[in-house]
Amino acid sequence: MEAAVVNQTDSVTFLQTLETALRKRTAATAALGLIVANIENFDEVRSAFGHQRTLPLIASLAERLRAALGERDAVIRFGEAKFGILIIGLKNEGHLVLAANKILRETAHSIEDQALEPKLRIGATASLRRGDDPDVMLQQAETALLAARQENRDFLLYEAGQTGRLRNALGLAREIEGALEHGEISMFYQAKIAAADRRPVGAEALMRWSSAERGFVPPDVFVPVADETGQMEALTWYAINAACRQLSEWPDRWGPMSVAINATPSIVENTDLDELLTSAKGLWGVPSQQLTIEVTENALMRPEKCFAALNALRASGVCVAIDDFGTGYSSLSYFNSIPADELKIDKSFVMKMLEDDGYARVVKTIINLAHSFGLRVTAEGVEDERTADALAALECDFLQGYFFSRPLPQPEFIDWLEHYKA
Ligand code: G
Ligand code: MN
Repeated sequence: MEAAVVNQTDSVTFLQTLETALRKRTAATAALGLIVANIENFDEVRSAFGHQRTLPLIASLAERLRAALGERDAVIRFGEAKFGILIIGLKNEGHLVLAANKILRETAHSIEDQALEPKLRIGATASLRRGDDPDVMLQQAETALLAARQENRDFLLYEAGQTGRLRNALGLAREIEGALEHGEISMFYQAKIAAADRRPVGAEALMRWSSAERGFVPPDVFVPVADETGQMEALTWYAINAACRQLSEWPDRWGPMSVAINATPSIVENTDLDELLTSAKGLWGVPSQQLTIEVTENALMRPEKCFAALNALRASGVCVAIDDFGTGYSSLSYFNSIPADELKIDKSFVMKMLEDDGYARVVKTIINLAHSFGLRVTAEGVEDERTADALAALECDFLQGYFFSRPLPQPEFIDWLEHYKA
């Protein structure tokens, strides 16, 4: 089947092509796969390369798609940033998974020497029987694409039930909007302790959502949804302001305390955190030195986007900590110029360090690595005294974990600070 590769068509034309393929199918081509591949960062690509240079870029991406597929398969660009791909003569669903993976593999690094790559995300569906409706197939592939985006996956195959789950996630997104207004979101504080003398030095601020409808919603459920739906900025703004305001209410019996706020990689990349912090600092009279921003290691995977932002924070005196260190996929090559002041060792290593020598060595190595680059180290997930002692012996700087305190609401945290004995 011949199909225009680069020419942009609309979804009606694409549906017609799909319909023709469905109608023309013979025994040999009875099963069809439909893949919708979307260039997720199309706006970024276009603003980086300009309109003129974007067109040839899309053309070369389409070439690569073609090359990754069989001769009978069709690639059609429809809409601005989307490709519809028909896999003719599908053997089974596994075949579709292989095709999607091949597409992702073959289109990665499609422009040489460029830091910015068009990033594809794929939804797919299979039609193994005659009589399938092209409209329904396209809708299924698009649903799978949306679900993939929600779950932050490169590729998902349509499954019955996905529509329902998706509606649930979209419902969640709507509820997040109301959650802030209704005061259902609050900050909890977990103490951070100096390992050497066991004195509190500050706390990590952790967001909690107690929903009237759903009960307690854990952050690892609502944060990814908020991130996808553009609501993270409002939540981060809330977190920064609440933390700055509540910090000033803590007792001063342990000296000046610092507060750490978590920021997702997309917040670091797409918002002016420096500006948000500057206005909050001014509003609540908090010195920069008492503020820390925690970002996960994954943010460092795109150094061109986040290094400048993190260094701007550090230049203003805010401390930057790399969270969950050891669980990401970043490379050690950036260590020389790492835009951070602190590493936080992920609790999965700390919690097992006493019973497993391998984990103990990982912890020790991270501490030494950090120190040799002038970074301080916090161990998270300290659940007992022996672990605290072992970490102090390894010269870990700060400790955090249930042994000292769980994350607590503001009044209880104040109470904890007043009664804690070092
Ligand atoms: O990704 P980050 O490290 O910011 O996540 C902190 C999370 O870890 C919080 O949700 C907090 O409740 C949890 N946590 C903190 N201390 C401990 C601990 O000692 N043990 C366990 N199991 N979880 C902890
Ligand atoms: Mn954290």
